[in-house]
Amino acid sequence: MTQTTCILIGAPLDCGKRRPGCLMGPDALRTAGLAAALGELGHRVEDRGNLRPDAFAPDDPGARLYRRNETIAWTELLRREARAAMAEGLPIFLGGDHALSLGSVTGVADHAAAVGRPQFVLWLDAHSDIHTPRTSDSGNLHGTPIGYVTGRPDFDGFPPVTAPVPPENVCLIGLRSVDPAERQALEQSPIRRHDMRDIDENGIARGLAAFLEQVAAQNGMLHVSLDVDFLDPAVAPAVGTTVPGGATVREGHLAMEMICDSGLMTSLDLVELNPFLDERGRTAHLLVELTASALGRRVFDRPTRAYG
Ligand code: B3U
Ligand code: MN
Ligand code: MN
Repeated sequence: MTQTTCILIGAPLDCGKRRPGCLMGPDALRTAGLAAALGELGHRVEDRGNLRPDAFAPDDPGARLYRRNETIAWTELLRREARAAMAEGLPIFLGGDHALSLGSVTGVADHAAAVGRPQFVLWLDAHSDIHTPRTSDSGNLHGTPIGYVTGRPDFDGFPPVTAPVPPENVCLIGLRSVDPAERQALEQSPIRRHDMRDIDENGIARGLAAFLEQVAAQNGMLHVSLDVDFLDPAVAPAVGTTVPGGATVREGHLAMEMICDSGLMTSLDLVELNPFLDERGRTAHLLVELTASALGRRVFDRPTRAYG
């Protein structure tokens, strides 16, 4: 593929859920050789180091949402950084838990709106993350980014979403843990969704190809958000919310190779890696390998590009 400027943005936020450890994610991805893997593919790599949010007020005692004000501070910061990085290359957000995407996705969507192109989001995750602060039972904000970026209500105190991603531009793949309120929201929504049964029956390629064709047909920008728990915990144990029955290494690589062939990806999140739970770095290494596939690593080239 053509040479890309990959901008690594470390976002060690750990406030989107109770179990700590994702703050070590960016450094684990660096230690696993992310920059070198992308450099070997011929890309320029710029590592911007780790971000730190501005000061934030303490949460109200007894608040239902977990570490809300810290999440708001991260959202503001990441949105600014995402918007700026989009003008310079392909940002890769190194999480951090999935609350990271409240900022990364709104920032890239701001950029898309500014250049007059539609924004699309591919969400690779066991969960649908479509809660609002009102529907979330856990109060964990890593369960809300799809709700936020598509413009659902009740995100009081969060930056207003001025360029919401249209639900018909969102595709969720890998679903196997969906709360009742989320299922209800999805059933009333044009969001494309592929659960593990769909992957078992049709393979991962069919739904993904249809989505990529839609992105290409509309000259869209594509944000890919890869939650570690998309993968089966047997191959990717370093995540706080393991759900059995996830994607295989091969399904993960195929998805990434198809994304690469499409030439459509304009930004990427690598989230929910909890290195404290890893086994000798294997999950961090797998994420590096998958990212390399998304950016051009191949066994053999294919004679024609399938999409785009
Ligand atoms: N839907 C549940 C669980 C969850 C969402 N995302 C993760 N877990 N990783 C919730 O808390 O909102
Ligand atoms: Mn998630
Ligand atoms: Mn998840």
